[in-house]
Amino acid sequence: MCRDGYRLRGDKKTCMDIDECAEQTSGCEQNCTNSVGSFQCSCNDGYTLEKDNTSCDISKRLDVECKKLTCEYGCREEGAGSFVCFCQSGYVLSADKTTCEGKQMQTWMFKGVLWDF
Ligand SMILES: [Ca+2]
Repeated sequence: MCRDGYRLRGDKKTCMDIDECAEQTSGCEQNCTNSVGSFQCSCNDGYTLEKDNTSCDISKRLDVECKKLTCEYGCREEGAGSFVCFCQSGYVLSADKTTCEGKQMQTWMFKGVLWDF
């Protein structure tokens, strides 16, 4: 038997390091560095590693990036490192990408019933 972080080689006698990063068992949210007998998670610039040592906290980054955007309603991350404004439900983002406007209602007549989309 091998210690945690190691597994038995094909020869059934010696132990080898498990590459948790390559096998994607590390649970790291962003970056993973394999080490002998263990591994270490790390986060992209602007994020901080949380207490669980796997998750990355975006709140600091979100604060900074969202202040730049001056969204009317809210701001969130979309994809890695890009930030966008969003609107409360029933509203859509205007062409300026920061303010919100009422959703255009499209009304359809279908089988004698009015449908709002
Ligand atoms: Ca390892």
